[in-house]
Formats: sequence, structure tokens, C-alpha cells
Amino acid sequence: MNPNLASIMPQVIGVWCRELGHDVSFVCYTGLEDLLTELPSQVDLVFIGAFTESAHTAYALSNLFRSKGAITAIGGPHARCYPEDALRYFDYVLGFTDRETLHDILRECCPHRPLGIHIAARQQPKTLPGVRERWQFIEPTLKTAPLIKIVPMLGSLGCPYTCSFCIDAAVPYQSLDFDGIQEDLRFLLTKFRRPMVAWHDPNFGVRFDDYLDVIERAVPRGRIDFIAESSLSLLSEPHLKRLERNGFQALLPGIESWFDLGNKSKTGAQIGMEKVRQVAEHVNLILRYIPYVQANFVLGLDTDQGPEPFELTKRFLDLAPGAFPGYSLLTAFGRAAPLNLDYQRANRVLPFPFHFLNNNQAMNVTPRNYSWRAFYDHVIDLTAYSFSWQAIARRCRATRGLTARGMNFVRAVSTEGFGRLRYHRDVRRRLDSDPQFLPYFDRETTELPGYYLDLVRKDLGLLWEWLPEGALEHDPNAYSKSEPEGTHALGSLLGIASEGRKNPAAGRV
Ligand code: B12
Ligand code: SF4
Repeated sequence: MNPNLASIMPQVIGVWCRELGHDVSFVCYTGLEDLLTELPSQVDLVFIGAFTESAHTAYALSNLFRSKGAITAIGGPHARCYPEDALRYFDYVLGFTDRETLHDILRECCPHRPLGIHIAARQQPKTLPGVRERWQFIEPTLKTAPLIKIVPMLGSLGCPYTCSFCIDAAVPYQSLDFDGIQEDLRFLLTKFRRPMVAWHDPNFGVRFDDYLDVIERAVPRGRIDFIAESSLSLLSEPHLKRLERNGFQALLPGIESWFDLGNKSKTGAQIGMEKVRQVAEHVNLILRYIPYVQANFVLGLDTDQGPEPFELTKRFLDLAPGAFPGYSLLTAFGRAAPLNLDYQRANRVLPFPFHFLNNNQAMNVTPRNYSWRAFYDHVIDLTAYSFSWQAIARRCRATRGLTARGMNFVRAVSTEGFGRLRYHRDVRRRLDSDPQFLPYFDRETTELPGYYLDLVRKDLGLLWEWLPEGALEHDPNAYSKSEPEGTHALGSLLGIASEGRKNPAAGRV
């Protein structure tokens, strides 16, 4: 599946660089490639797009390329969330990136060491190259996906909601060019017998009728399958009927919590069991029209206490057995969200190495209302319940279609369901038995338990040798240190503009 989860933005950078006359090599790392052999050996400038979970891979690669004389730049979620840290290892660290920002870097292209420079456009780009232009990079990436091939598309950026834990809380909503979207959909019909498209919009369907009008104009009914992340408040029955007619096969609504964020789930002030009943009914309604539903939850929010939130999620699974539950451990990704300032100011953020910050392998915020042992007990109990054989069988019975059933089964018994359960149990056991664990979790020491060190070393493989010294540590409070008390720091999400010195030399990127 991994090539189907590839990001759009590195493809965009590739398109823009070629348009500006550069000779571009593009490598999409899906976790299986041997990067040391796949990557080109001689380049002038390297752009790396990375999530925080792959920051150490990115840092090691930057070090490797710099040793061969290249200039390095990082963009993507990690660069947006932890720019101060990335500046230690890259010449350029990018926030919002438009064509102009990229052009400035290509023109200048010179080393900035020991500390790189942080460059960001004032806002999200107004336009991005579509599928037709990105096809040169999409096609080779999807070649490595054996069965299902999913094309990533974007219809909008930002979100009108302001959930305080979200990276889009401060980013204004904007839709992308509808004509371009229409053309891309038509283009895809020439490439696959039945294309499958995943919308990477943070919240698909905000201008619902406009998007569905475009799809209906471009696509003969049912010729393209779609997947989208959306919020329950946008998924009314008339909308669901229209989505079904237009080939939507999977939706991923965020429920997040039974005690918070009512505006997202259209449950208003309702909380607790009331909300469970209402949301379960809504999810069952969705399942009548859409074969696959993943319901997303955040575990460990400040509004949660005692066993109740976890028990309520179990009741939800009983009442809506067809939904696949996606659990995220509360994670404060640096300066991603306004709420992170509060966690940092309250000294609640743990310095877990970036490698573990993928919403599952570590929770880097001290829970307000649980001890670590109690918290993990609840997480394990809920995960075991969600992926028990009874729950898997119930999910299978409540889902339509072979693909949806197959996906649910594979996800439950692979690294996601069973794998995470094993991992959480291992962590819980070590909270009792490994003398390094609890002191680290309780922030009595910053010495990383050997267990985690071994895991990063193993995962990085040969790249471990290239990981710069000190790169496993970062300042978990960097965001709050850069903001005066009392601010909510929205300005800093936009970064600083480039001065863009001129040095026009087209090169290999
Ligand atoms: C679509 C999406 C996905 C998709 C596609 C993932 C992918 N590989 O791109 C799916 C569903 C697969 C997914 C999975 C995950 N996701 Co996700 N996802 C998003 C989402 C909703 C939109 C991102 C997006 O594409 N936006 C459109 C682009 C154009 O805008 P942008 O991201 O703001 O990028 C701008 C700049 O950052 C810059 N830029 C971006 N990339 C690059 C690259 C280069 C080279 C350069 C120069 C610039 C640059 O330019 C852009 C234009 O200004 C964001 C939330 C959000 N609203 O941003 C979360 C988000 C990115 N995901 C997140 C997480 C944690 C995950 C998972 C770990 C969750 C999980 N446990 O499974 C996985 C990891 C997947 C992986 N490693 O590939 C976090 C990342 C936090 C972090 N610092 O790492 C985010 C921010 C959500 C959050 N929790 O706050 N995700
Ligand atoms: S609705 Fe979703 S994308 Fe929008 S701000 Fe809330 S969590 Fe973020």
C-alpha cells in the first residue's frame, strides 16, 4: 500500500524544477527501497519532503549529500513543525512553498552552515500543478504498488474549522482551480480503466456542491472511485447519496473525542453516551451509502479522564460495528497547532525522538488525567477490544463488498491492529520492568531508554552511520521559547520571507 500514500508536494517541486530548466531525479521512499543505491550520487541541490517520523532519515540523507558537496533543503510536515531543529542539518528549511519561494532557492543555491535559513511563502500557494503535470512522477511511483493504485489529488487547502490541535486551525480555507480539477479527472480516465483517487484535502467537501458538480461534469457516473477525509458535519444524508452516486468508496471522518470538538461531528454540546449514540447512528447511515468508513479518534486528550472515554469508544464499536477505528495517541508536533504552545508552557511535552512521533509509537504529551501505566492499560484494553476476533467478525458482517472486508481484515491482523497491540503491550510491560522507562516518561531524566535507541538504529539501517551527532535530541519547547507569553503565535506559522539573493545557475536537483 505504501506507494499509494505518497505525498503530492514532492511531485510539485519536481514539476516546478523541470519547468525552470533543471535536470531532476525523483525518488519516492516507500520504506522498502535501498536509498543508498536508489539515490543519484551527483546532485547540486537535494529537496527532501519529510514527515516528522522520517526526520532522522532526512537528516542522515542531508549529511550524506552534503558530504558529496550538495546543497540540501527540507520541506513538508517536519519542516513546518520543527523548523528550528531542521535548520541544524539543512541549508534551507521551507514552510509554505510556492513557485516563487522555490525559484528564490534555486537562484541562490548556496550553503548556509552551520545554521540553515528558514524560508516560507506568506500563505499557501494559490495554484499547484495538477495530475497531468505530476504524472511523470506519479506513474513511476505507482508502478511499485502491486494491486491497488491510488492517485493523490487536492481540491482545497486549509480548513474553515479551528480545532485547536490541528495544523490547519490557522490556515484559511481556499479551493483550488475547478477547471484544473475537471481536466485532471478526465486525464485519469485515459490512464486507467477504473481510476482510484484519494483526495488529500484536510477536510474534503467544504464547498460540497461545487466539488460534486465538477466531478459530475468530468466523470461518467461510477467511472472513478474516490477516497476522502471529511468531517461528520459535512456528511448529511443528501450529501451521502450524492457521494454514493459519484463513486465514493471510503470516507475517513474525525470523531476525535466524546467530550470535545462537537462542532466537527455535528453533535453540538452533546457529550458522553449521548454523543456515542448520535455518532454511531450517523456512521451507520454513512455505511449504508459508502462501503468503507474509518472513524478517527485521539486518545489522551485533556478532556478525557478515567475509563469512561475508552468504554464509550467500545460502545461506539458495538453500535457501529462496520467502522474501522483509527486511533492516534495525542501528539504535539512542535509548532503545528496553537494548542501545542499550552502544552509546552505547562512543561508537558516529552523529548521523544522524532522517529517515534507518528501518533502511535509514542505519545509526547504527559496526559493530564492519567498516570502512564493507567493510560497504557486503557489503550491496550481498547485496542484489544477493537481487534479481537469477535470485533473483526462483526466488522466483516457489517461491511459490504469484498474489498472493504479484505481491507478491514488485513489492517486488523497486520502491523496496524495486532502489531500496535503487541507494541503497546511491550511498552506497558517495560513501564513496570525496565528501570529506564518510567523515569523517562515522567521526565525525571532525559536519557532515552536503550529500547528506543535500538529501534531507531535498526530502522535506519545503513543510514544510521550518517545520522549527525546530537540529531536524536531536540528541544521539545522550542515553539514556546520563540513566542512571548500570552500569544497564540499564528504569525509564526507563516515563517519568514526569503531575501532571495540572485545566483542564476540551473543545476541537477
Ligand atoms: C493528506 C494527509 C495524509 C495522507 C497523505 C500522506 C502523504 N504522504 O502526503 C495520508 C492519509 C496517507 C496521511 C498519513 C499520515 N499522516 Co497525514 N496528513 C495529511 C494532511 C491532511 C494534508 C497534507 C497535505 O498534503 N496537504 C497539502 C499540501 C500541499 O500542503 P502542506 O502539507 O501544508 O504543505 C505545504 C508545505 O509544508 C510545503 N511542503 C510540503 N511538502 C513539501 C515537500 C518539499 C520537498 C518542499 C520543498 C515543500 C513541501 O509546501 C506545501 C505548500 O505550501 C495533513 C494535515 C494538514 N492539514 O496539513 C496530515 C499530516 C501531514 N499527517 C500527519 C501524520 C502524523 C500522518 C501519519 C503519521 C498518521 C498515521 N499515524 O498513520 C501518516 C504518515 C504518512 C506518511 N509518512 O506518508 C501529521 C504530520 C505531522 C508531522 N509533523 O509529521 C499531519 C500534519 C496531521 C497532524 N497530525 O497534524 N496523511
Ligand atoms: S475539521 Fe479537521 S482539518 Fe479542519 S481544523 Fe478540524 S481537525 Fe483540522
